Amino acid sequence: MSSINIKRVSKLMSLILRHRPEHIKAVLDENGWLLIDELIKGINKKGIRLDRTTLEVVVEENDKKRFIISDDGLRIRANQGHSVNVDLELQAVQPPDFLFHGTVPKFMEAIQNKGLLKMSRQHVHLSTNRDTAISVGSRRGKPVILRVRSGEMYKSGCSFFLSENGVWLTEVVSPEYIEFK
Ligand code: HQG
Repeated sequence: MSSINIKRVSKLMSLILRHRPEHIKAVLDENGWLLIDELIKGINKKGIRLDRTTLEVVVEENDKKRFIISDDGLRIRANQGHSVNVDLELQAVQPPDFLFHGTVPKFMEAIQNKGLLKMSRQHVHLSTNRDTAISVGSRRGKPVILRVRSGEMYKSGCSFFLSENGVWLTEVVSPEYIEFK
């Protein structure tokens, strides 16, 4: 499979495993898992050739490690980024003192007023380094990078989770913890 097709399949898998499993008439279980056989059949029905070996290449070579295969090898799920309601069973962990969020100018006024909200996803997404935040923000335009005082949030009782692929997740970041410069 060419790199273009791997990217196409990866995007389709993100759609199915994070947002719209009904696209292939599938249902995720409460923890976000889907049988790999069902996923492959569903994708094949969309006219895209995919077998187990290629799916494993897609999972392995994914730049952000977006997907994980269950220990028994039967199921797959997305590591983060869901808009559908799933329980990833993540343990709350202490975050570093500072985390970063990449956004764009048009959202800044709302963020200054209401803080960072999870919008359509299940969590606000934060990163340990500025570069990741720059690439996240750049998806939407000229990036604005916000530094979040996650250590202080944690001390005040806010919960943080670290996804399998290294994305920091939290419910909401109120404006008092965001450095607007
Ligand atoms: C913004 C990608 C108005 C927020 C990335 C963002 C990430 C507000 C957008 C992952 C707001 C939501 C998530 C408020 C936040 N008012 N806008 N109060 N609070 N926003 O895509 O963080 O490649 O849901 O700044 O790498 O951009 O798909 O979140 O611009 O890890 O694996 O509302 O998606 O990962 O957008 O990106 P998103 P995000 P993948």
